[in-house]
Amino acid sequence: MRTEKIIAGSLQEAVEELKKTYGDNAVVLSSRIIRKQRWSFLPFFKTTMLEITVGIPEEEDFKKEVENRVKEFERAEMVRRSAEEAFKTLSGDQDTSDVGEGLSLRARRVLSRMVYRGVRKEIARKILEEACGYDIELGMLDFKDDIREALKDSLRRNIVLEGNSFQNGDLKVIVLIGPTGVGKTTTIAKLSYIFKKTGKRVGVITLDSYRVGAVEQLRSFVSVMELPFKIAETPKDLMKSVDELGDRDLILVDTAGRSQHDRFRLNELKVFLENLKAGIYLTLSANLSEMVMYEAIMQFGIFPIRGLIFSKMDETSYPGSVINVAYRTKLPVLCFTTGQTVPDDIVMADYDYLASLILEEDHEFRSAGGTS
Ligand SMILES: Nc1nc2c(ncn2[C@@H]2O[C@H](COP(=O)(O)OP(=O)(O)O)[C@@H](O)[C@H]2O)c(=O)[nH]1
Ligand SMILES: [Mg+2]
Repeated sequence: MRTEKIIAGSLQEAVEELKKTYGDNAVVLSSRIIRKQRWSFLPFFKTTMLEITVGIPEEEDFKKEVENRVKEFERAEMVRRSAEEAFKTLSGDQDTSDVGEGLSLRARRVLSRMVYRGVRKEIARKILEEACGYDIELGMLDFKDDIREALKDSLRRNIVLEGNSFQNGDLKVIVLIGPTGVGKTTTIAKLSYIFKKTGKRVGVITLDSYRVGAVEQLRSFVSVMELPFKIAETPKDLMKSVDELGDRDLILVDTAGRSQHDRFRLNELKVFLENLKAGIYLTLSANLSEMVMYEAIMQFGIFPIRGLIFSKMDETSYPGSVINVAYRTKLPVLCFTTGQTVPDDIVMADYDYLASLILEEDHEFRSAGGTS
């Protein structure tokens, strides 16, 4: 691009001149006010004028610009295509002809759907076999009755969900642990709302006092619900806070996120929880890969994990990994969270929801009362 200066009486005059001389391509780069002699017959009369610097694109510039655009587009297209290829290769692994043998057409269809959603083939086969009975006429395994009901029955036998049966009994304290950012604090807020609604006297304690804003995030919600809220900075504090909340039926404890790779911080949390009689729930985000979930379960295994919470169900199209993990570990699942809205976006874990993850066409896994 080359630049040129033009002098004009006004901006409008300058733009007109610009168009006349250079067409539509020139651009105004800068302007400044100057004093200049305007008429030669009045040599001492100076007037205010505008000096405008314009940029005139050269043919070469234009060519380069077009070339760059094309390159950019090609690169984007290449990235898209390699993702598509990888996606196809991975879904090639989802071919179910090898595990669909002996199943009726509709059972096979559900099997494919499960596998497509990320359920491991052998787990999908096992769940389906138990949802089916041998149909003499077909000579194949087929659903005993209604597909959804049959599936729920089988899921009930293979996966433990305690959303509806949750009874804290003599366990007064529930602690949420898990990696950073999975949604522990948000889930504590949602759970405290649900338990309060079911008539429990709830209290909330947070151990996450050093991250900026972490305390306020929870405190503001808890105070709206008029629930007692305490911050514990030491293990002694925690014991004291639990004591002070002695009149509560249920105390929910929020912890700071810990990377499962940070042994030091994990052990620090262990010291906090060592002498506390509590149900410890590991929160995992549904959008983590299954490998990472198992890794987290291993590393957080230094705690006696009582159950699991799966968050961010709305952020995955492949909820099968959640089913695999629950199936393999046999840990009871307390709840699923389905969005950022507090307190609505949560579902206490039940078999109807789990069946929906497999059967429903779209990925609207939101709770019935969800607003977002
Ligand atoms: N999409 C989605 N976002 C969530 C969900 N639960 C929490 N979040 C968001 O995840 C982020 C981290 O949540 P937070 O509760 O602070 O996580 P923590 O570090 O484990 O306490 C926030 O932006 C939340 O709004 C969920 O179920 N779905
Ligand atoms: Mg938090």
